[in-house]
Amino acid sequence: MDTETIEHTDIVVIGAGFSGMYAIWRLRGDHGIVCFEAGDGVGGTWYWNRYPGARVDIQSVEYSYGFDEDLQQEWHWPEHFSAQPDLERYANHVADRFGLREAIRFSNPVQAMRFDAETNRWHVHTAKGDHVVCRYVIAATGALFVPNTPPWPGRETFRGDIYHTAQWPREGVDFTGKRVGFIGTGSTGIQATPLIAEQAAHLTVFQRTPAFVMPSGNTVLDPAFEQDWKANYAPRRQQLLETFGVSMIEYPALSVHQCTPEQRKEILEKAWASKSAFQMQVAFTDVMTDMAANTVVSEFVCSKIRETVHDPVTAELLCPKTYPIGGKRLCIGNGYFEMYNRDNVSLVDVKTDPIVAFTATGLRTTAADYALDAIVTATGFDAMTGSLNRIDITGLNQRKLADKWADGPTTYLSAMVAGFPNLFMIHGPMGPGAQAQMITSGEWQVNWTARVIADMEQSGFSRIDTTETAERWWAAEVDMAADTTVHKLADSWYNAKNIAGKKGGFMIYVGGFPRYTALCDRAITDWYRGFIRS
Ligand code: NA7
Repeated sequence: MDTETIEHTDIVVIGAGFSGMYAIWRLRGDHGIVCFEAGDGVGGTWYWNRYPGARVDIQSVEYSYGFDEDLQQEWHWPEHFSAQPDLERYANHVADRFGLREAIRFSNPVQAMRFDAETNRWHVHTAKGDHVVCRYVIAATGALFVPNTPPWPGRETFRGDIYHTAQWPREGVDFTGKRVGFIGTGSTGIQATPLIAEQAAHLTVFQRTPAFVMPSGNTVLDPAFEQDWKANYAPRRQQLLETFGVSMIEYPALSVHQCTPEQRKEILEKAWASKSAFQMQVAFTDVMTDMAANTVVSEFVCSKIRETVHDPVTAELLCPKTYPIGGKRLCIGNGYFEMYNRDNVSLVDVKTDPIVAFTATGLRTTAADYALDAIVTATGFDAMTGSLNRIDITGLNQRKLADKWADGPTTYLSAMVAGFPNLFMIHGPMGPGAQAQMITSGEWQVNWTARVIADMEQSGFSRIDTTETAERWWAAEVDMAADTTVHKLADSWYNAKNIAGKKGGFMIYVGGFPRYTALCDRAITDWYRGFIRS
């Protein structure tokens, strides 16, 4: 006898990160909502990534919710760039203040979902055995959720502990007196290594590709700056949406080719000292579109690395030479390059001498064995698609999403996938993602989704789907935007090239947030162009 209890609700939200929490708040007035969360707390990215030094690389006054004026007036961010504990505290505060927890089922990840075409309902099944039937699913599952774990053999033989930065123990890790091996020099590695170096007996950093790292210039939040934002929050939130990356940076007036060498130097020094890494990729109008201009900026950053790092061999290894600056996401650091001047830190180039195995005592490359007591992997994520592909999702005609996406994701406006009706994604593949400040852009996407759902109900429709033609049109738009930039010249999680064997084209929309929102809005006002409602 089947004893399973089936519950019914209007909307299932997957994920209680910042977008998922906002979706609960935004839609609960008119709808029943159940939210399933894999972790035992709110915050999503900022719940899982609690490694030493974890910090957002967008200024706190921007990287926060704008939906409630009292919240943004009353909340005080201690620092210009918020550290993970402050972001998690904020997420918890929001969950309590707005009573969101009652809709969230913690430690209960969604495992499978099936669309019933007869009733136009999703059947959602979870790890704890919940079976919820709903009209819509909003997947706020995060672009960077599923850790990429290194494939080398011998993991179980290593006598020490192996950590991934995205699954960091809540109680922290004490590396005192230990020889630590650290793999990965993306945003995460750049933040974590200087702090681990202060504790460890020795830190060996295994680098495959060096990163362009700007100094963060992080400080306590300046009271006058905070006051100015609080006095102008409403118009600033609107202004943010009108900027390319939903972030206030200074946009340039001049091409690199219009500047004298002195002007170039002055502009670059100003960008280097600004509190935004992204200022570097817009130091001139053509940094992201013209390799000659890009090279001027890359060489400037390399000159800073050579000035900072005393050992010339290490400095040279740390200089990125194989891809354009801005091609992958820029990193901000706090003492990253300076760390290599410590006696207890060494750098190993695993591009020329790749890691091949974990051993009982450490790591083995093709040429050497490294004796280690602990290993940290900061090797990134099965980005954009991983968090949905790990759920067994069955759409129309028994088609699985993971099969449909076997050669890479296809979406329309990054919001929907043809053949998977009534399933909306926030920060989905082929959306602005990490090229737009994620809390404010996530709020915008949730509002857009809420508008679509409200229209469905007012018009008496029960199913909304998109088409493969619409997906092809969107893929062409995403490619066109990427083709005009230097992004395609770098291998990264933006284009699925961070993991050997992963397939997919360019997965981020780099056409700018205003163009993205205009296209999403126009799809609605043009009688739901690209969608089929029935
Ligand atoms: P990233 O940016 O994907 O960085 C992962 C790092 O790990 C990067 O340096 C990789 O080298 C390295 N890596 C991955 N696999 C291997 C193997 N097999 N061997 C050696 N090195 C490896 O992830 P992060 O967590 O740092 O940052 C993700 C985002 O969070 C970031 O973009 C911001 O948006 C915030 P590679 O460069 O691929 O050669």
